[in-house]
Amino acid sequence: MHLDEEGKLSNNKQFREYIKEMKFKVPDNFPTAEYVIVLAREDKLALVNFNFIGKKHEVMISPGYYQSGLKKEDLTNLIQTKIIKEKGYRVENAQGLHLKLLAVRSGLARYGRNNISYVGELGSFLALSAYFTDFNFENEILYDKRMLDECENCKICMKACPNNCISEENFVINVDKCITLYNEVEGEFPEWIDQNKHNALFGCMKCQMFCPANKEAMKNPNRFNDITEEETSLLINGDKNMTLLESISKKLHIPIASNADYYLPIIKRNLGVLLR
Ligand code: B12
Repeated sequence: MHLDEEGKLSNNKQFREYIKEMKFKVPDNFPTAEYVIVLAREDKLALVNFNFIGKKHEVMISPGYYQSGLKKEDLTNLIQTKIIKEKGYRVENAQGLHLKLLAVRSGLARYGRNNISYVGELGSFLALSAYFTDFNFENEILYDKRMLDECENCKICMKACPNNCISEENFVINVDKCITLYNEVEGEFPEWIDQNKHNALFGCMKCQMFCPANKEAMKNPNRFNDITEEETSLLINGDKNMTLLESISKKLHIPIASNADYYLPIIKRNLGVLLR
């Protein structure tokens, strides 16, 4: 990869794990695939109150970390009926593609200076997905990598990033320092992360929430039902009370109860630093 040769991609193990299988190639099980369709769907910021020791703590859940309620088939059906509109073509969810790059080069999105992609009024509050199809759109236009015009003279995200991951020298963020890399997976936080810099139950909102291109998107977050004292204590202690976990899962739209061994330690750690 060109950026790799220039030394612009981090060698962080976790990051390399995420991108190691990524390749733009026709899949072996779909050799007749002709086109890739890339979709951006709105994915809002969510806010939820955790009641804890007599106080309400409002906590952000970044887009991408809770379930939207959409099923995989909803999107493939949408592609069949609204985009392809003709019968007899295959549409298969595509894994292992660099989705932002795809969205930007297809003309759907543009990069923000924060290295994530933006689509009109959705701002960056969106989820990307891609699909191979054997339908021929007879469209060969590919755009260059483009940044939003608004970013040209703006450095708000650079200043807001808690660990200065965004720089003018390297458009790809300094992944090693991105809080998200550590809080979306298990394990202890590295000591160099200042505990006061954590700001969301999962992910980090700092490079998006002050962004002028997200002004509209920030106005309309999802508001989830409050988490009670009893439920918060359970999460803080990492206890496995399935009845309460079911109730919390429903409120947060996160499948905590069905994946308790995975989620409980992560939420215990992340919520712990937020409610300190
Ligand atoms: C690995 C990964 C991470 C890693 C690494 C992030 C990274 N920047 O690569 C970590 C865990 C840190 C992470 C964090 C986040 N992620 Co993430 N992540 C991914 C994943 C799996 C792959 C991304 C990737 O390909 N990285 C490799 C780098 C090299 O590619 P790139 O980032 O597109 O870099 C391009 C640009 O830098 C560009 N470029 C280089 N020079 C220049 C110069 C100019 C002028 C321009 C315009 C461009 C340009 O070229 C590079 C590619 O060739 C994708 C899902 C997927 N399959 O794509 C989700 C994805 C990108 N993540 C997503 C999200 C939401 C996030 C977070 C916002 C979550 C959060 N709230 O904390 C943060 C944002 C951090 C940030 N500012 O980048 C969404 C992005 C949605 C959007 N709006 O674009 C995705 C698409 C998931 C999804 N299905 O929707 N993520």
